[in-house]
Order: sequence, then C-alpha cells, then structure tokens
Amino acid sequence: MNARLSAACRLLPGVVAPRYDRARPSGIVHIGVGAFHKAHQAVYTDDALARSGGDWMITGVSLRSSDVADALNPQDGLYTLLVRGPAGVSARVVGAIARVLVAPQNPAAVLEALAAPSTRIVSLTITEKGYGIDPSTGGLDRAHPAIAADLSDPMHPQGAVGYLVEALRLRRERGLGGFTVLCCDNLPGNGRVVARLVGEFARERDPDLVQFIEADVSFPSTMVDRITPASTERTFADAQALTGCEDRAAVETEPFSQWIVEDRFVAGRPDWEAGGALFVEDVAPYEKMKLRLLNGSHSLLAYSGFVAGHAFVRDVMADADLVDVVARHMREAARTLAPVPGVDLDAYARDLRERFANPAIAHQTYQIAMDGTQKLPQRLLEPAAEALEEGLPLDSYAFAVAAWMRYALGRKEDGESYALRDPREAEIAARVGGDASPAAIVTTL
Ligand code: CS2
Repeated sequence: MNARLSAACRLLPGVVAPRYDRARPSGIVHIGVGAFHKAHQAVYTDDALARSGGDWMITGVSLRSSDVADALNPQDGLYTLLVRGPAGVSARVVGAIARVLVAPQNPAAVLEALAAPSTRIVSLTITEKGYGIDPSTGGLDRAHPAIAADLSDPMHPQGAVGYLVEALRLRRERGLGGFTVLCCDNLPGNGRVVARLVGEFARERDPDLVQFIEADVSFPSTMVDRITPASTERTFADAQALTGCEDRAAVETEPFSQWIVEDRFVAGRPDWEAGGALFVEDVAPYEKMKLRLLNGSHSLLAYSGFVAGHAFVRDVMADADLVDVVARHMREAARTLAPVPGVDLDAYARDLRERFANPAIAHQTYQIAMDGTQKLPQRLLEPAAEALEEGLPLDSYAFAVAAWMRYALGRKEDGESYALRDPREAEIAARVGGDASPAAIVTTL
C-alpha cells in the first residue's frame, strides 16, 4: 500500500512539489477552502512562493464541514492538482496551504488567525449564498441565517461577514492595521459587494470601526476562472497512481486558468503574476464578460442538459441541438458587453465552447444547477434586462430561464424526484408543488 501524501511521503520521480520554506508565517487566511480555491488561488500562491518567496502561506478556514480539514491536515496541507486536458493528465503537488481550521469546532482559533499580525489578506470563496446579500437592495440581508445570528451575537460569529467584522474590531483594539479582503466568488463587482456588507454590518456595531475599515481595509474586485468539477474516487486513484502517494485531498481541473485582479492591496500581496495573474485598474469589463458568457451559458446548458438527461457538460456539448442553443446564447450575451480590453469576444466564445467540450473533464450539470436563485440574476436576468432596453432579442434568456423553471419542478420526465439544492428550495417547492399549469408556474416563479 502507498503511504499517505505528507511532507514525508516519497513522490515518484518527476512530480513537481513545493521546494520553498513551508514553515513561514501565513500572510493569507482563506475562508471556504473548497476544490475551486485549491485549483485556483492556492495554485497561484504556490507559484508565487516558488518564484518570489515571502510570508504568504495560506491558513484555510471552513465555515461548516470538517471534510476538507480532515483530508488536508493529516497530509501537512499538501494535495495533488490533476490537470486534465484532451491530450492527457498531469499531476503536481501544491504546498501553499499550511493547515485548515474548522470554524464550528474552533471559532477562537479562526478569529486569532484573522487577527494575527502576520495576516495581510483575507480571501473568500464561500459561493453566492454565503454572503447574505439582499437581492433587492444589494445590501445586507438581515434575514440571512448567519447575518441574523451574527448581528445578535457579534463576538461569536458564524458567517463570513460576521467573522470579518469581529476580526477587524480585534485588530483595531490591538493596534494592528487592517487587511485586504479579496472576494473570489462569481458576483459582479464582488469587492464592492463585500465592502458594502462589511460596512453595513460594522455600522451596527461602532461608527469608529467603520472609519478604521474605510482607512485600513481594501476590497479589490476580481474575476476568477477555472472549471473545477467536484473530486471523485477517480481523482484520488489517479493522483495516487501519478504521485505514488495516497491523497484524499486531490483536486482535478482543466488546463485553462485566469485571474484578473484590481491592484489595491493595503498590506502587500504575493507575486501572483508568477502564476499568470493579471492586475488591472478596473475588473468590471472582464467580470461581466465571464459572468455572462461563461457562467450564463453554463447555467443554460446545466438546466437544459440536466432535464434532457445529460449528466455532464461534455455530453451537452455533444448534443447537436443544445450546442446550437449554447452558441446562440454566447452570441446574444456578447451583444450586451462593451469592448473588453485585449479580448476578442468571438475567440473567447470559441475557446469557451472548447473548454466545455473537454472530454477529459466530467463536470456534472447537477453541480452547476445548484443555487439557481443565487446565480440567475447576474448571469441571465441582468443581461436580459439590458437586452430588453437595447431592443436586442430575448429568446435565449427566455429559453434559459424556462429551463431553470422546468428544473425547479424537482422531478424528471419519468417522475423520479431530485433535490434542487438551492437555499430557496422549500419556498419554490411550496409554490410549484401541485399540478400547476406551465402558465401558473411561470407566474408564481
Ligand atoms: C459554474 C462555475 O458551478 C457553476 O455555477 O458556472 O463554478 C464555473 O465552473 C466557474 O465559474 C468557472 O470559472
């Protein structure tokens, strides 16, 4: 039997692994250490540490489950990154994550990590629903479970915004500076969104804290992109075969990777250019392009593909009818965009279709279909509203939203039911549960 991956496990010859000093302090606390973080920001940080060093190891935080910590901590934070392209698979071991803390098990350790003098960046991938955004105002949703709990007991936070504000209060009390908050979720103006939530939450607590945040904390927006399916037993088996070490924390992803970041860091940052990150003044045009062309088409093909019986994105891309629908959507969505610096949108759309069709990546339509109520507004409804205003065709948005509505019924053609996996699932089920007609479903949703 192979030894478990750790600093002590002997890797097969040729496997790239960290050679920098992993005992250096953590400059980054990352909240939401899922597969996407491990295939994206942690890899850029691994590259930065390898090229330029610095005190930029990552302390991971899980706000809910202990699964990632249980897999990564026994491996000294090491894991295999499998990159699957049409031509084959490659493996490398990533070392940027020092350890993972589980907030419900040890909330004090999480606050101490966030308030540590060495912490200079707090990054987040907690998905759209993790923030507590009121969709009608863009501000704080006081009815969001974590926001409500944290407003009533702010010194014992449970959610990301509550943790950020309590950590900043501690830093100010201790005479420390602030940190950069780096939201890496697929939300338009993601930095601004989080700045507003943190500001509104802090105002409830202490006006002086608001001043401290305005002066000492920055919230750059970012566009992040790398298709990362959930790991499976096959991921773990392939990682072991390629590295020689058993790895229960391996992740797999595509060759493509993109990170565009606004360069506003109050306390420095790693040399993420080493991994190919691009630093710009204004990330908005790139963000819109990605949300509308990639994520909008993804949602369209996930709902229509799932209800048509396709398990994976690549299967949808092999369905001649749906491929045309996806191509049309990209064309229509591109018409809502202003020119994007340095990007040829036709080539971008063509590359996207190639990425979706990657035969080596098994990306479940059901994974992308998750949390539709949190994703549709920025992916489909905003561009649709703009298209309406401009007199552009609406067919593609209508089709995509109709596919979501069909999906939201929660049962397949043969009657088999499935969970929507959406924070508003109960509300949706209560509305469309009966024998409603299509017209009634459209009205109610
Ligand atoms: C996908 C994204 O699951 C989803 O909703 O659209 O996770 C997508 O794969 C990434 O944004 C790609 O960068």
